[in-house]
Amino acid sequence: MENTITLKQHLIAEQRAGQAIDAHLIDLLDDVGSACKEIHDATSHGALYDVLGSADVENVQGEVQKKLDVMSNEMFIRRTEASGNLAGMASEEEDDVYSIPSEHPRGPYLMYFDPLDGSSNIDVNITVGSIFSIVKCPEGVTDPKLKDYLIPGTEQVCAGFTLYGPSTLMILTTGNGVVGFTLDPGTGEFKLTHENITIPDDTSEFAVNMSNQRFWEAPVQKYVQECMDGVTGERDKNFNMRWVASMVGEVFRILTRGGIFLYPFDTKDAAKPGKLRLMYEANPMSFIVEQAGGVSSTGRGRIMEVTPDAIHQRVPVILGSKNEVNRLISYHK
Ligand code: AHM
Ligand code: MG
Repeated sequence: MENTITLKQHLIAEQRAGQAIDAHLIDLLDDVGSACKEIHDATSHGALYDVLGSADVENVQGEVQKKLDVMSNEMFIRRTEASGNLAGMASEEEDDVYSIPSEHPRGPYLMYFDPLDGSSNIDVNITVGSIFSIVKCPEGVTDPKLKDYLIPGTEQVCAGFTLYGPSTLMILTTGNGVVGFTLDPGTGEFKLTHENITIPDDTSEFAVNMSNQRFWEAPVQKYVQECMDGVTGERDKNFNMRWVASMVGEVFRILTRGGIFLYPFDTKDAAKPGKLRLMYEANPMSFIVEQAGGVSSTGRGRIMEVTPDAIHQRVPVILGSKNEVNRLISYHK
């Protein structure tokens, strides 16, 4: 029978094969899978569960939360806080880092997550997703404070995202390549369907929010203009453009057929050097993209090497097919 290896079975097999995956990480990812199944249930029922629309509250970043942002955040926390695998967590939807309540045991990991990425797409029924990143809690720390969370992306032991699209799919790396699991609606289990995911080195597809063009720096202006010029310009080939407005959707497309995704530095708002957040969006996606053979950069350096100074810190993001990302990096030099 095909497609019978579940997420947990896959992780156990990897552990037995000598990978640095311990029982806590396996159990934690099983809990994350359960949270994602709950979010899948809520998103797929949509209006039937009365989960669409705004929650009429703002998060710390000044964004109005959707009902599903709030619910997905609760689902992530409730499913993962009690099992003794986490020392703490940080979420896009929580102002501060989240301390594990004292009635629960604490474990060796910290998790950063965006419970529902692309949530402006919920009400128009376009793919959204959950993103997560896991690191070891610093040695000797049992009650982590903000400073203990400010760990660069190079220290990630695991990163993943789950897409709630036509099918629900979890993409995962534990530092040994990238795999994907499709949620089987019949059995309710994530089953291994995508092995050894790799990004083609070349592409002729780019993804960027063109409405921000006037705020970009010169290197990005030049790169995108050359793509637009197609066969009549410098690149001598035609490009295609996509913009889903859900990073999870863009990254999965790039993992499937290549491409370059940009949310570059812009001058739209001086307080925000780019839109995407380092700890729970850019770092986990960078780990996955690099593990799939792609490149992920701010334009001036590797995203995973950025030293974090805040949980909700923003960072410019350029990621995808190696040769295109490297070309744009060279324009920054
Ligand atoms: P969110 O976490 O509030 O959903 O914001 C992140 C999303 C990304 O998924 C996507 O790449 C970007 O915001 C879209 O931004 P824009 O509104 O410029 O299209
Ligand atoms: Mg997000």
